[in-house]
Amino acid sequence: MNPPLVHSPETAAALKDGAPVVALESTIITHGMPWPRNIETAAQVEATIRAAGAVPATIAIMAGRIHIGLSAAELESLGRMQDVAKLSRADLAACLVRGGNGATTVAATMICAHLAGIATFATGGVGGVHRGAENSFDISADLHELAQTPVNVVAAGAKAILDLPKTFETLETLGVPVIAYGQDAIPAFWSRDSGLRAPLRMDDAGDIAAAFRMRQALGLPGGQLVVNPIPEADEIPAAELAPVIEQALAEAAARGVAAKEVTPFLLQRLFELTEGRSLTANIALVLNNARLAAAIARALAG
Ligand code: PSU
Ligand code: MN
Repeated sequence: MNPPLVHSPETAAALKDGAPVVALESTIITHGMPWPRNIETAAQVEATIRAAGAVPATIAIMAGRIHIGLSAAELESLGRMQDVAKLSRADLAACLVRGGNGATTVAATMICAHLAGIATFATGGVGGVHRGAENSFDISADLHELAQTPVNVVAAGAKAILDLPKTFETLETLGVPVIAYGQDAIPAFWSRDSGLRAPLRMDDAGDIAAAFRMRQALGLPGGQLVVNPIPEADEIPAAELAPVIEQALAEAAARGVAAKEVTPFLLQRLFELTEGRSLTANIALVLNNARLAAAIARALAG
């Protein structure tokens, strides 16, 4: 039995030719950003990747098939879908056999990208260890995916709504290389500096590609997490965000928001509480990650 993969004409041609391809997730479209900014951003991210000399492959599950690359019409229909499933490693197969629709998280996108032969993926932030995880045990499956599926994931760090020290400790335990691009600190999504020092720093996409190849030569499973700071002009300083995050977290706790609902709930409240600034910053950092991912994909293809 083969996995039910469907390629767009553009991604089929690029993969056949060995051209650089960058995977993109769909949960950021369905659960990460409000309509219509979600699909505007998705189109802008794709255009940015093409301008940087690579081919974008947005990944989503539609009618029980894994789409590698979406048409404009498919992107729009995904962006308008209500109550679309947020799929990770645990529920991907069940959605496919039911013929359902679903958005892929970082973990599910990595699985599908690897099936399609794509080794580079750009997103906003990865999931991580939630605050209070010592009681809730809420740790994103994204972290274990990074430890087992060979894809370079370019993110702006993990969101400050998470417990960042525990998130990066967990990645170290799992043997996932965390590579800060162009600076010593791990970025914190909306801000450039989390106050945590990155275990690895690289300033060149070619070095990131070479490290990925060397891990494969060594027979080490898993990918690399490349953390790319948001451009200075777009950042929201951590001190400014801290009280807003505290408020959103307190509301989530008071309402008993749990499991898969936590991340989308917090993102939506931050958007409201910052009067949209969190979304503007989110869009800027995704575009910045798309550019770096295209450079890594080109280095891997070259
Ligand atoms: N970070 C973002 N926007 C998002 C997400 C993370 O900036 O939309 C999504 C990603 O798809 C990520 C998922 O894989 O949330 C993590 O969800 P959870 O914490 O439930 O594992
Ligand atoms: Mn979770």
